[in-house]
This record gives sequence, C-alpha cells and structure tokens, in this order.
Amino acid sequence: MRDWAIEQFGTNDKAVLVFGALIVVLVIGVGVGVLAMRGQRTAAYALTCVIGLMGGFAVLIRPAPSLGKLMPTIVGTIVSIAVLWYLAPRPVSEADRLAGEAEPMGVDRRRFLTGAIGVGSIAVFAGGVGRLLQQRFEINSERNALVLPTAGGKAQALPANAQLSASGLEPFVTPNSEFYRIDTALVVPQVSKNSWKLKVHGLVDNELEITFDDLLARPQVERYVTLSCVSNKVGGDLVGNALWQGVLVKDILEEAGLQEGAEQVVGRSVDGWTCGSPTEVIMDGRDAMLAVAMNGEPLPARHGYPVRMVVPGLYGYVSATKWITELKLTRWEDFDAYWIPRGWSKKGPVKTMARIDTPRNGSDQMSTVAIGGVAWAVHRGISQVQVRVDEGEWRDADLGGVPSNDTWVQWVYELEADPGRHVIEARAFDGDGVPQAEEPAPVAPNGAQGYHRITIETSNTSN
Ligand SMILES: Nc1nc2c(c(=O)[nH]1)N[C@H]1C(S)=C(S)[C@@H](COP(=O)(O)O)O[C@H]1N2
Ligand SMILES: [Mo]
Repeated sequence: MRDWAIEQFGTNDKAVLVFGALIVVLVIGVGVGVLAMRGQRTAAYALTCVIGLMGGFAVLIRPAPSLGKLMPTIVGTIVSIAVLWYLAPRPVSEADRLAGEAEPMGVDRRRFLTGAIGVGSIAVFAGGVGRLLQQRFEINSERNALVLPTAGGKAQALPANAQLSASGLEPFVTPNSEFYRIDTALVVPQVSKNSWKLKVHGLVDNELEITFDDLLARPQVERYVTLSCVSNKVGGDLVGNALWQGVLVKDILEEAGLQEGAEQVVGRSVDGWTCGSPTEVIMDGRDAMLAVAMNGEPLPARHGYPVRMVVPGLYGYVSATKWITELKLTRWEDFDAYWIPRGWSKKGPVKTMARIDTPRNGSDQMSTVAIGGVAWAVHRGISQVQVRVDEGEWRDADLGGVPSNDTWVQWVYELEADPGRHVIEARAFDGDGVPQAEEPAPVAPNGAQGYHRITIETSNTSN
C-alpha cells in the first residue's frame, strides 16, 4: 500500500496520509455517535477505547517512544470519552417514563444540539490555541537569528560557465526553497541548537559528545555537493545541488579513534531514523561533512536544522541524516538502518545519470533547437555527455564548468533535425570514462538506471 501511495502521490504522500487519517477518524467518530444514539453506550465507549489503544500502540512501536509522545493520545481518548458521556442520550428512567414525561427524544435533541455546539466551539478554540502554542516551538526565529562563522580556507570557486545559457535549464545551484525534500517525518522536527548534541560512540576509542558550539568552533569547509535520492526515477527531480558548509566527519572520527570492525557509520536522527554509510567512504578524503549551512544560510528546518550529514557520492538514504544526533560505529552485520529491511541495498553509491531538462517531453519545437540538461556521477565526475536522435549516432554535447567532481554538470547539444517526430536520448560517462548503464532498472533496490528519453515534434515554422 505504501509503494502504491508513493507511486500515486509522489512527494504529496504525507499530505494525503494526514488527510486520509482525518477522514478515517471522522468516519469512526460517526460510528461511535450512531452507536451511542442507538443506546449502545457500552459499545461506543469500547470502540473509543480501542481506537485510543491503537493510537498508543502506534506511538510505542515508533523509535524512542516516551510518555510525552503518548500524551496526545491519552488526553485525546479521555476527552473523547468525556464528550461521549456528556453528549450521548441518557436512557429514560423508569420513573420519568411512568410520570409520563412525554417527549424524551425532543428534550434529548435540544440538549444534544446545544451540547454539540458547545463542545464543537471548545474544540475549535482549543485547536486554535494549540496551533498558536505550536508556533512557539518552531525553530524559525532561532534559525533566523543564528549567525554562522565563515568557513576557513578558500571558498570554493564557481566557474563562470557552470551555468549555461540555454533556456529551460535549471539553475546550477538549487535555491533552498526549490530543493527536493525526502524524509519519513510527518511533522518537520524542530530541534534547537541549544539542546542539540552529537553523540559519537560504538566501535571508537573515545566516545565524544559534541555541542553545537563545539561544532562551530571546529574548522569548517564550504563545498558544492549534489545530493540525490535513490528513489529518483530516470529523468526525475529528486536531485539538487547546493553549497554546504560544515565540519568534515573524518576529523571527528579521527578524534574518536576508529576501532577494529568499525565498518559502518550509522547516523541517527532525533526522530529515530537511521542510515549507514561505509566508514571507508567517509574516511577516503572526500568532503563528507556534518553540515550546518546550505547556500549561505543555516540549514532550513526541513533540510535538517541544526545539523545534517552530506556525503558526496552516496544516495541520501545511506548518508544524509537530517536532524542528526548520533554517529555510531558498527559492523555491517550488526545493524540494518531504516530502509534496509524495507528492500533497499545496504550500500548506495550514486549511479551515473544524464537528464534532459529542455525541451519538454512531448513539446513542439523548431527544427533547430538546443537540447540540454544536467548529468551527475557524484564524486567520480562527468567526462562526457552524448545525445542521439532516433537511435542514430551518439554525438558529444558541450559541457559546462564544475567546481569539483562532487556536483552535477550542465550540458547542451544543438539539434538540427528534419521536421517530424523525434526521440531524443542522452547518456553520461563518469570521470573514469565508464558509460551509464543502458539496461533500465527500477529505483529499488539501489537506484534507477537507463537512458532518459523524450519525444518532440519539430517543424520549420514556429507555432
Ligand atoms: N532524519 C532523516 N534524514 C533523512 C531522511 C529521513 O527520512 N529522515 N531521508 C534521507 C533521504 S532518503 C534523502 S534522499 C535525503 C534528502 O534530503 P533533503 O530532504 O534535504 O533533500 O535525506 C536523507 N535524510
Ligand atoms: Mo532518498
């Protein structure tokens, strides 16, 4: 069902899930009400309690359950029972019946109506106050006030030709507001830098506990890194490129001292989500970092404020822990991170991929038109992008500049085609000259592959 929902709703899956849950609660509420009106009060109470218990159970099987997290369910169930007790019609007493109280239903109905309006108003008021209170816990004001130290060393230069001029290309640096978001959090965690701590433990010589101020006091680097999701389909948009600032994970692990068998670096977030990266990848000299800034600002809450991990060359699900609070060193066999038992590979190196961004699939174009897009093989770099028309010869595209092998590259190919329908395909070669895989594969278990292909209709006159 989860796979179907993600397929249908894509990144709107959370909104659909919340809306669906509200509908289900509403339907159950109507059911409880109908039971109560029919005089089956015991059944109505029982159903309310069962729903409460199911809610409590759902909280308990989440990572890091606590009394605080159980509270909304407990309070909600108690309030539901109280409202039910208050609104449900009382059985007419024998005495009243004998005394000939003529319209028990009429009386009940009036009582029910005023009662329901009263309860409804209180509910709306309480909900409004709750929302206002919730804003007090939002981290935006803290984040807006935060001034980060500038990264030491040389800022990485962006070549002037990183951004090519063809129309329809995405910006080389993805603005934060447009950066894709993928995570399992229904509500964006609000983590204050003041309470934030990173625990480094497991197979290390010295356990570390690092506060946000400790982290900021360490040497910082600033690097452009392209981040992509293993769930990105061929041609998909779950990929973005940003300038990240942070502390190298390698420095921290060296200080902690790696022990024999520390093969996997498990990142854990405040909401219990986990992922595992190969220690050798983190330590091999690439800019794997604990990032505090994204495109010159503190991390946006939805992208992991106050600290997240970014590892060039690994898909997000095995490296990019947002709201990170823990790094644990383990053996591969000793721990499976969140997505592993759900059918995804333990290791997730980013696959080489070319994407066509312009023109749009299915569009009408002039016979002379610029085909363009991006290609990435994060950390291996891109050496070549080629385009072919109607399965003809592969032709080299022109590549833009890059600050390093850790980012995508823009490419453009000037097409001159006869009028008619054309299939355009692109493929990329990584820095070692290895072409991207041709054989299509779905996103699970370790990333989609195959050529991105579009169809356009060209003519000699513009329309
Ligand atoms: N805490 C947490 N971090 C997470 C995830 C998550 O579900 N929870 N998802 C990961 C996945 S699958 C990806 S692709 C990246 C996406 O990062 P972004 O939302 O900043 O683009 O975050 C990673 N970090
Ligand atoms: Mo992902």
